Amino acid sequence: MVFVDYARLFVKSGNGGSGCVSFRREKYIPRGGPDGGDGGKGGSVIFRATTRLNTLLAQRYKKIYKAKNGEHGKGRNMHGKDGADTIIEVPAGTVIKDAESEEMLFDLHSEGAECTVVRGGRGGKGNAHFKGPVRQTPRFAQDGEPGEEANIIIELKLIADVGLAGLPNAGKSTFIASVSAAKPKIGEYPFTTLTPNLGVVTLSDYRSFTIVDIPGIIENAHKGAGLGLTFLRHAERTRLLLHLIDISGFERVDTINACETINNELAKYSRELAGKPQIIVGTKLDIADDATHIESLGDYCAQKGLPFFSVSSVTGDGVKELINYIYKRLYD
Ligand SMILES: Nc1nc2c(ncn2[C@@H]2O[C@H](COP(=O)(O)OP(=O)(O)OP(=O)(O)O)[C@@H](O)[C@H]2O)c(=O)[nH]1
Ligand SMILES: [Mg+2]
Repeated sequence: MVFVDYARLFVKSGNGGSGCVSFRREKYIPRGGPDGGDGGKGGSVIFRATTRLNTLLAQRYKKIYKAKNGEHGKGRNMHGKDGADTIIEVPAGTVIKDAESEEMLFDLHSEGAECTVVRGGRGGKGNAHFKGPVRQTPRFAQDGEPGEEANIIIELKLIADVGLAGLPNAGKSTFIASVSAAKPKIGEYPFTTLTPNLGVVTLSDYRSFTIVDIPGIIENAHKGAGLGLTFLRHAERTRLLLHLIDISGFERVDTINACETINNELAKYSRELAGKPQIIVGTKLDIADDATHIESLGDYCAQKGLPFFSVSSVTGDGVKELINYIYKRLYD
């Protein structure tokens, strides 16, 4: 599956049809009155959220969406047909922004949520409407209202309870694979993960929460280094961040430096994200022969008031305790 989480679109609603100017003409009815019908309403462009989709791939290819115009009114009081709406299905979690101001217009958070981004124009009234006691033969009708148009940005922000953050190779994907049914690619090279993955963690008694694995972040990601920071949009709606740090000593990761690098980058992305509750998780406990890495990171966390766990996704050491703690933090 190709994962797309951003698109710029042009949308236009239908014009309203114009009202009609017409007079009744029939044999034996010498002066039939005005009988011009109303124009139909223009169609609207509507976005609808569905959980069946999880990518904005369709919008990579189709970027212009127009709804149909309303038909003009006709004689004999016949109204024009309304223009059909254009309905676009997008994954739940999609937000719609104004392309210029980047202001958020709509948030399609859950299944079935809908929004009308541009509304169809009203149909004009036919001349039959304008007949009055003095004005018996109105020779005019109303024009239809024009449709609206807009340039918009649509962004998918996955919805999960917990987000994973960390340097490349920290063991994020291995962790999500060990606690959920997700099967992300795992590799001993950086940037194995190129797109976010969702996993559902089920505790013993059907309690569960969702977790999102995000591509690794490196120093200066905010300037575009590595994969940049754009994937962090999928951590924006989480309630808790798991910040994974390799404590094995194998890769010569300076654990405190790693922790600060990631937190600096998170802060560069958004203050809100950096301010989310965080749990620091030391990974690869099974191959951590030198305890100094764990100790120094543990001390650092204690100093900062951050909860600290160490786990091995390979042997499962410490994983259960961490999962129970996360659940408690989310729901107690
Ligand atoms: N021994 C051991 N190796 C681990 C553990 N967790 C991850 N690894 C190894 O570390 C390497 C990186 O793991 P990934 O899960 O791909 O790391 P990631 O954080 O998802 O990396 P990116 O997707 O590149 O950001 C792989 O070779 C894993 O097999 C662990 O608990 N123990
Ligand atoms: Mg990964």
